Amino acid sequence: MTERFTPTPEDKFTFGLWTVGWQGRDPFGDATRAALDPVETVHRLADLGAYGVTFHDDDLIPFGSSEAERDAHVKRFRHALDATGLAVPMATTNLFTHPVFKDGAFTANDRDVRRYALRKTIRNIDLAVELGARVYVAWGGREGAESGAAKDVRVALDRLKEAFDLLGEYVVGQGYDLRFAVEPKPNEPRGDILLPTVGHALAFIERLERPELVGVNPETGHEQMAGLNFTHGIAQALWAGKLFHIDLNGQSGIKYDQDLRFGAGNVRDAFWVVDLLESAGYEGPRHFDFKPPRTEDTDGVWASAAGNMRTYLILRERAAAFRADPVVREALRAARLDDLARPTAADGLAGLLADRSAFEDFDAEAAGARGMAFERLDQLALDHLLGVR
Ligand SMILES: [Mn+2]
Repeated sequence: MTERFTPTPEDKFTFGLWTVGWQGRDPFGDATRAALDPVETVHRLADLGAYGVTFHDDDLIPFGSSEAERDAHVKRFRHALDATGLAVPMATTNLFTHPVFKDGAFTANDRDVRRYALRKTIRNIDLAVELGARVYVAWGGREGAESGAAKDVRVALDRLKEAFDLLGEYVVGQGYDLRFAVEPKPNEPRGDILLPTVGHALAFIERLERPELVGVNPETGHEQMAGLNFTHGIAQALWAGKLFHIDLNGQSGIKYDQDLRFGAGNVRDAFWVVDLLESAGYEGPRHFDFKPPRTEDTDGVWASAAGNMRTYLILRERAAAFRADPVVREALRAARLDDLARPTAADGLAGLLADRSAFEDFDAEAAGARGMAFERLDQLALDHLLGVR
């Protein structure tokens, strides 16, 4: 029973250094835990069966480190990666902690802050590529405003586009095999953040010079903070060929960013997320961007980390059982999912216009009276999720 929910590197579970490394500092309280050494994190994650680890530049190399200190931090980290076989599939930049970023980074009103932010990012892109990363996440947590006149949003979007165009030019110029993933979030820490949802980000990407280099990194809690259906968001990202990375965690409805472990909060949505990722053949890492609550000591941190992976594996088994169940397959047909998969007018516009059964002879009353049988289907899903089928 236990063994089949034990993760292995083939499951491609990854964690940010900042996740298990969160010390529990929040707007109302101080740290409740000591700092974790990134080298220890690498070893502990490998022991738990993770595939990889990710980092912000400042997670690995404290802000303001000298060149020699930087080299020493990287060397220790690389040694731990070599010793454990842990991969670094993704990296990102901290453009939010230091006061210099209080008005944002790529869209700060101060031009010199914007130039600094780009250089800081480019420097970490070099390290990310050295360590084998193929995806570079961009979360613009401070790109936003609390008041109306303080930010000209159309102009700020020009600056954001300029930043991604420059970063794309850099990556192509260096010959790096690296793509960017924009991480949307509606608010927190800014009152309102630019590119607040997956949909906003997808539309933005199409305005860039190299849209093929840029996709999205949707996070469970971020979409749910906006009251949105996370599964629908990642489905549209998959449909657009833009799901370059994903941040899985838990969130209980529309409130502050909770970063609970995966499956906490809305477990029904977690079930559909796993069902979608697995059935869509998503091949990227299953990255957990969560925070072990500040109530936990170090043992609780690792229990929380392990819980993310265990829940994913349980849901993966439940979702596979749901899809394989002959009763579910019949219920899917009764709900006319096969009909949805048929093109509406394979006969073309001319065929549609000539088809009297489509309009003149169509019995709207009869069609309107047909039940869709969704409730039976959904209860079957719940039965599978709850483990009683
Ligand atoms: Mn979050």
